[in-house]
Amino acid sequence: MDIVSRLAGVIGSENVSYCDSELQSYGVDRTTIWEGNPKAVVFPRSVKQLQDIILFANKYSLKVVPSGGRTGLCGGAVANNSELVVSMDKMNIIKEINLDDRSITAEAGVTTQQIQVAAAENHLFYPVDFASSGSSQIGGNIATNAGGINVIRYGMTRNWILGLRVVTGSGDILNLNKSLVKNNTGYDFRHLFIGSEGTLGIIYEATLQLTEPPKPSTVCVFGVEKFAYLTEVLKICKSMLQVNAFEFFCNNALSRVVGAHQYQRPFDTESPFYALVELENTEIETETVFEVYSKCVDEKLITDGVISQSIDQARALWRLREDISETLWHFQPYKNDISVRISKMADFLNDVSQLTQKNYPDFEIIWYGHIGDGNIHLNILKPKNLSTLQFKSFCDGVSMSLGELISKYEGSISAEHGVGLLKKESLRFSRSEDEINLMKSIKKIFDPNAILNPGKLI
Ligand code: 2HG
Ligand code: ZN
Repeated sequence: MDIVSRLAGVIGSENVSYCDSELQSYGVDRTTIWEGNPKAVVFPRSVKQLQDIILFANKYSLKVVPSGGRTGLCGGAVANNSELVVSMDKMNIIKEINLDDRSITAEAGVTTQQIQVAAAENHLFYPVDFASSGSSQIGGNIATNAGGINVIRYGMTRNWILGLRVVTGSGDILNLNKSLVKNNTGYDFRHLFIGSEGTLGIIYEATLQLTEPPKPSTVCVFGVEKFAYLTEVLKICKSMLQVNAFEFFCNNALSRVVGAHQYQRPFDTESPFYALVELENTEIETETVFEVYSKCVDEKLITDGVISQSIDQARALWRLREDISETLWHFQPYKNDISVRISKMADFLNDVSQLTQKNYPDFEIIWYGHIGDGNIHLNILKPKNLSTLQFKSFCDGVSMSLGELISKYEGSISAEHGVGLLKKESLRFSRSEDEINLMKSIKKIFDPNAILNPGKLI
């Protein structure tokens, strides 16, 4: 009997798929570099089945790729080497909303948006948000410590995890932190699993902290002439108002999004860069938004701007930023997701800009990201005359120089997307050899037979 039929005997053939189209789609995430080639895809429906799969994989030396919504951008969920994909699609129940604790407990396959909607229905708020919230799953969000557009105000996914239930690589079931707010009882394994990219265990359930919904907000888009002015505008906004988001994009990004979706430009004046700022309103602060605008104009930091006058207009302005990644998708961009401390941002951007001009003189470069968090997404578009592999290997080469620069600034080679397959070679620019060796030792404890997510992260 072949190994997959044997596995079907353990968890039921209705929970195993090896049809070609599913193998291909479950074998990849949103990277366009690798092709999926898993042995089979399994869909556990209970923790018992999940544990049986892991025990089976250990017994028969099967490699396992944990799989959520596959919206990742670093190849963290790619199965291109006859692995077994363990999809959490069928563990998708919201188990409890606890109004006293202001928490929600959900299985890993629940989408981010389902969490947000359930919270809102109970007059609460789950603040982690990004363009792929409709398809990304909460287990994957936690495994990659997802960031998004509200980090400046609310922090990353890590800040919202009260408890986790996991099956480790050796098949043990752990209930981590038991959803306690205070629990000083030694090493907090919950935080090891957050951002571990499925290399230590599979998260099957999580309890998330919810909070008060924010007050209504105003969204502004400002035209900015120079990188350095973006951080000046940020300082002014932060000094006068509650900033929920501070994003930026370049004119190429705007033109691509406007062209692809027939959106309106925010205003007629073209600028090299645009800042999108979301400010939380109170009655007094509505006037302050206009003061911020005037101050930035007076100091010649912005050339033009628009301040939303309705919820619809605020949403339309957000689309200009949120739709960039999906719009660029068709151009097979090489992605960089880099960060430094805000205080170093202006100098860093200057140096990165010089580096890209030198190395990519003929490539279209798209700059955008979460400038308020010190995080930029530098996307290089693939010229038509280069094959995917030629393009990737050229950009990988430039990534080494970029890595040196990031290392000099003590920044991160992956601010919010994770490491996966894509950024593994660059990890050494952000983490020391000692740290990487410690990560390897930790992996051996939780996954002694190295069955989980082979080749990812370390
Ligand atoms: C965003 O900020 C996402 O839009 C995706 O993190 C970034 O695709 C990217 O490079
Ligand atoms: Zn982002």
